[in-house]
Amino acid sequence: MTSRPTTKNSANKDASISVYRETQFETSAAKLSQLPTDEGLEVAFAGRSNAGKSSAINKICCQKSLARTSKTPGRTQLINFFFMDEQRRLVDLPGYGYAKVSADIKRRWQQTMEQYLATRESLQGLILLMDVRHPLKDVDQQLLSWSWNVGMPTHILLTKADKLKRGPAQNTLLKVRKEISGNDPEGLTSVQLFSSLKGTGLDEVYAVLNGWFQLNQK
Ligand SMILES: Nc1nc2c(ncn2[C@@H]2O[C@H](COP(=O)(O)OP(=O)(O)O)[C@@H](O)[C@H]2O)c(=O)[nH]1
Ligand SMILES: [Mg+2]
Repeated sequence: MTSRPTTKNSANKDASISVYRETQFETSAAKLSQLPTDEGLEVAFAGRSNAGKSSAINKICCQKSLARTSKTPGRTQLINFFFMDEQRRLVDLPGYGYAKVSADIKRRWQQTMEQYLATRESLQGLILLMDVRHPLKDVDQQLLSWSWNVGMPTHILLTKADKLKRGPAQNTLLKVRKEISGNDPEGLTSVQLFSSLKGTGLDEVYAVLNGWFQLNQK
């Protein structure tokens, strides 16, 4: 018997997803003076180099090479902006962590990123990516502390979930949830498993993004 196509993708949901499909590269910024005008709604992807930021953006936008992905960690040195529509942008932040560059350059990136985070009015929320096998490293904790201090909604993707079996992946999810819940009295932070490779957890990500982007939702 042939099965009917799933009705899970309601017309409404498809309408919001098409805005991701149509996302295009807009510009790269090496310094604050190069940022696009600070208006509309923006969501930034942050995380250590190699956490899977570019892969996640590609997957969410149903495109193969919108954001570059790399086997060499630490290559993305610029803040990359992706245009969804006149009001909405996705932002790929430079990966923090083990980039092979001088301490001086590192400091400069960090300053640019910190200033972006501290000043950007259009920033609605952060997607923080952490490899499910190495969650909550110091730099991740620092970013989370900052989020809690300034009241920035943050959604954590435990990436490369395909690298773990279901049980261990679920354990990590619960552990991370438990660890942040004590520090997050306002409930600004959420966590999920994600795999760009398998598409695991995509619906959950869209639900969060659609909320921040004020896209039609049921
Ligand atoms: N197995 C697996 N590998 C992934 C996944 N996401 C990313 N990768 C790999 O991890 C590496 C770094 O990914 P990338 O998106 O460039 O990370 P970024 O530095 O955070 O932008 C690449 O070799 C990707 O192919 C995933 O969900 N599963
Ligand atoms: Mg990248």
